[in-house]
Amino acid sequence: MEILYTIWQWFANNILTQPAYFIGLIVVVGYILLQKPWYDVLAGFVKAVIGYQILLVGSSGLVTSFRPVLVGLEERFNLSAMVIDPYFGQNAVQAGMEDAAGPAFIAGRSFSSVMFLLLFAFILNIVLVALKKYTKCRALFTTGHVQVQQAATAFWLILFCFPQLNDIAVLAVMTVLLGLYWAVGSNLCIGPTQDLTDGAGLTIAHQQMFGVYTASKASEWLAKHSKKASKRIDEIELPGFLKIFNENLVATAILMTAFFGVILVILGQDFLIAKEFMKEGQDFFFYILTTSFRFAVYLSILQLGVRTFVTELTNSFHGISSKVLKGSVPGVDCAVTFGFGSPNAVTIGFLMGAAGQFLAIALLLFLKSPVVVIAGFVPLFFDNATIGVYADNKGGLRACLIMPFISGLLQVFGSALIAGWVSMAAYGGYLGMWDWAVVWPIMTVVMKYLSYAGLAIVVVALLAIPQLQYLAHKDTYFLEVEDYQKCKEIRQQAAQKGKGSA
Ligand code: ASC
Repeated sequence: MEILYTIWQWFANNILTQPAYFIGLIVVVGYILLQKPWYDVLAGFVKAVIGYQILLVGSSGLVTSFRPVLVGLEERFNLSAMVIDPYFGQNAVQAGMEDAAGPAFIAGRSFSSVMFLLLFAFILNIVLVALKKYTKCRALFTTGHVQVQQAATAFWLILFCFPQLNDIAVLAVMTVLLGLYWAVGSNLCIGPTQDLTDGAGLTIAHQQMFGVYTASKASEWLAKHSKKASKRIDEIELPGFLKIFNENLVATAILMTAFFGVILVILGQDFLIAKEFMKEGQDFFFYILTTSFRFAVYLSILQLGVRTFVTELTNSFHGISSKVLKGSVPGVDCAVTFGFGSPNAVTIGFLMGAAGQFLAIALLLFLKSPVVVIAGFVPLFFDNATIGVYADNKGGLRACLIMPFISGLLQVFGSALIAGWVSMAAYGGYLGMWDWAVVWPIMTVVMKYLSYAGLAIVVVALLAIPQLQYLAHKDTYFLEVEDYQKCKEIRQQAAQKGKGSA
């Protein structure tokens, strides 16, 4: 038993929670199943792991460069505020558990079984996919680092609803709720992701899966019901000097310089020097330029990473989806979508999300809300840029302006409400990503007021989602994964028939 535990611990620490190696392992297994020669397996592993590592250099570069800039606003204005960001959220949960005077349901508790949770949830995920004939689940969640963050917040929310649960019972409830959320959420995004990537055979497994699905559907609806179609961003030819914005690098650099330039000027040179962001004697203008341009630098790195590993993953996964888990797709980090669709949708999504968040924060301040929120970089960028990419793909520029803006509002209001209610706000952070600002708060309300009946309702509702998706498109539901081009043809024929008879 002991030895099994040690092996599992080793596997979880080095592979399951390290997406680069998890994806690498999937590539190895996939290629072996396809009976590729050993050197192709090795090359595939190397490309997948390095590609993912490049992606991580890009995404963590963005996070480490721009998170302090936003968080700086809190200190600069002496606000006592809660930062919405997965890492601040995780710290807040830890602080709550360690605070003897904290809320009774969380103070003194510890959550040491996260590795077991990941194991059980992974098994549940595989079972749900293996039984897809009945469950209609087709996606495998591979992003362990966000699972760990989500587990911390879910621990708090579940204990808030069921304070009487002992450690084993909490683990059981978490396994079911989180396991279902991961399987159902990533399954939900398969359709929009296949449409975005023209059948790359993957989906997203992250923290805004319900957000992406809702935004995609709303964008589709908007496109269908508006008199004038809105072009996709990369189809828009800008006139005159604006042409330069057609180029992603230029657009990102200029827009981010304007955005972060304003924030850095507001923070002020003295503050930046005191906080050691800037060196004494450094030129302020060039500091702003270098910092802001870095956004475009990291974004380019991130996109290079995506290009490096996605083909390997797609090709090798055929082995798994044709031999072991038939008709399944891997769920990956949301940043992977930045390599598809209109590149400028990433930047526009981010900026519109920021507009929504800042407006919501201003309203909280104006209304003297007991909980004040500071925008965190991870939800601001990774949620809203992703939503922007999907919205643009379904509904063009108009949708890309509207959906991330609404998302920004929801992130702030949803997080303020839930974190205030469950007393997490006092510890300075909340996860803040779309699903955790909208979907989990709703689940928490249902479970808090209806107790175990509420838990049952949430479980049944989650299980029902893939069933409803299946019922809506019985003819193409599985084909969407197994043969996307054929699925497209069938849909086009159906659309034409629909037009013909209208
Ligand atoms: C998150 C998180 C990150 C980023 C990253 C995006 O939610 O914790 O580090 O998003 O996964 O690529």
